[in-house]
Amino acid sequence: MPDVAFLARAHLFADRIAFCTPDASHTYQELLDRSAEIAVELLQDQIDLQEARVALLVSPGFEYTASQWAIWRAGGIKLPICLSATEPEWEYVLSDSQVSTVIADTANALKIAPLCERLGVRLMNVSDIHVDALKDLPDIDVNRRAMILYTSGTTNKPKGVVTTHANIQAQIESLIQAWEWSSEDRIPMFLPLHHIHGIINIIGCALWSGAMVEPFTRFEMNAILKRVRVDAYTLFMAVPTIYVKLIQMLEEADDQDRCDIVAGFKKMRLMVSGSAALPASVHERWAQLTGQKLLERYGMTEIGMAISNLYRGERRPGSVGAPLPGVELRLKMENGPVITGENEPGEIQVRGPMVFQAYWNRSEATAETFEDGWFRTGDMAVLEAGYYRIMGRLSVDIIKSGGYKLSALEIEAALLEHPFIAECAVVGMPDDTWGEAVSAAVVLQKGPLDLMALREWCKERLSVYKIPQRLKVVSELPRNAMGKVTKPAVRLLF
Ligand code: MCA
Ligand code: AMP
Repeated sequence: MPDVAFLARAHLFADRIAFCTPDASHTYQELLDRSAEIAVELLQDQIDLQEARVALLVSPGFEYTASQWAIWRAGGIKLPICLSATEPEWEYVLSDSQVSTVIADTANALKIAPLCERLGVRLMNVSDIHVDALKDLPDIDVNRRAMILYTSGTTNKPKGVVTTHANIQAQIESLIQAWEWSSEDRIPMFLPLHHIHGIINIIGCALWSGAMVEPFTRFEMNAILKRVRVDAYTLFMAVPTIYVKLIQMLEEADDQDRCDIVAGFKKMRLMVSGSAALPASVHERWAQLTGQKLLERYGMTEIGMAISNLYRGERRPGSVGAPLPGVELRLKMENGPVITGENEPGEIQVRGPMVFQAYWNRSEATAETFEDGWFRTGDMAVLEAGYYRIMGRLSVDIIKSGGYKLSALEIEAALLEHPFIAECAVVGMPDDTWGEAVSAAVVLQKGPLDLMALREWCKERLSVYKIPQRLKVVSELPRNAMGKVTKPAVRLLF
């Protein structure tokens, strides 16, 4: 019996289809076989990778997951990286985590090859991996480290969130129980696979259950809706921006089209929204259009999912529900008492087997984020009639746009490299489609600079979702008596 439970689970469903695309389908047995082959290639003459970091730059689907399992089976730590990131962003995560190997598919191998060469990192093209003989793979203890995900926060560079196999297992099992996943489930997967929404909530839970995943390289609305029309899915999980885009599409569709698509959505057993606040108006409009009450839940890279509306029970618009199975949760302000009653806001703090181990190589940042063994999320909430409502974040420097968590400080640091920009302040402004829109106020030392030119310049340095959508050129930034930029006043500039 393998130590890491996902392998044992896969054996239970060996002949079932794990991944299906219009071109091919792959069983769980094929996933096991392919991951063993890639693991052998990864190991070369070693017997255990001993937690070496292996980056994954592969499009979502069978080869991505086989590579993920291979890294784990060989004893490595998986580091999935953003497919659309810029070279400086790749360089930062590869260097910070001291990656030993990058596994890429052909298209991405071409893009990252020069960087791997410069950093002296081994590059494996997954399409070229074919081994003649398998060999014994090491036993992996569940308390070994399994994954590093880079998350933006209150520092100007993203931090690596380290989770063990046991953490991942706890995150998955909690959701399987709460949302009643089964091997009969079928789900589309169109979110990026360097964040837990896609990795844990969709693929992790599906493969744990013996369910079937249909992967898409991105949110390809027409291709996905074609499948929705023929009742291909029982489950659907997305970020609020996607529901906003789907509502726009349904409102513009002709009657017959709308009817066919709505029928597909209506038949699903569950539709989930998360990663950012779902406006109550979007919840209500989706229910009017499709009859589906979206289930909103709350989570974070460091802890997996923590709070969820009920699968069988109330789904309250504007609230995120109650703690998930296994999650201990409290509201508390720093140095204040634990809040015991309703209607009094506090910071969400979480404890339990799903909570991450540490930020990679950042012991101080790790220590600061825990209070008496509880993880401090930095999100404020209030308990109202048994359900939690998220009120916002403690830090003004964190922005959520399209479901991505962004650091204003990281974007500011990049903008300051622009030769025309002397000072800048970045804030997230409310936006109907994206949740928040990255908005930059700048003081110029040379000019002129308009939004289009700035966006073009940013493309080399920042992922597309970090690039400012709004620009305000000002003669000076608002500052307090200490000379510190006041972000609430910056927001008023827009
Ligand atoms: C893309 N564009 C944007 C943004 N992203 N504009 C403003 N803000 C953005 N955030 C622009 C592009 O520049 C492009 O402009 C146009 O929109 C289309 O870009 P594209 O990438 O093709 O957009 P899309 O495919 O429609 O993507 C929208 C998306 C995507 C599907 C919502 O952003 C996405 O997959 N988000 C999910 C991220 C996620 O998984 N987060 C979970 C983190 P132009 O046309 O001018 O070129 S995990 C997490 O948060 C936790 C723990 C949790 O609770 O789940
Ligand atoms: P990430 O670091 O990408 O894992 O994002 C986690 C953050 O997303 C949380 O700390 C929250 O600020 C936010 N978030 C996730 N789900 C929700 C939700 N349902 N409502 C409001 N904010 C959310």
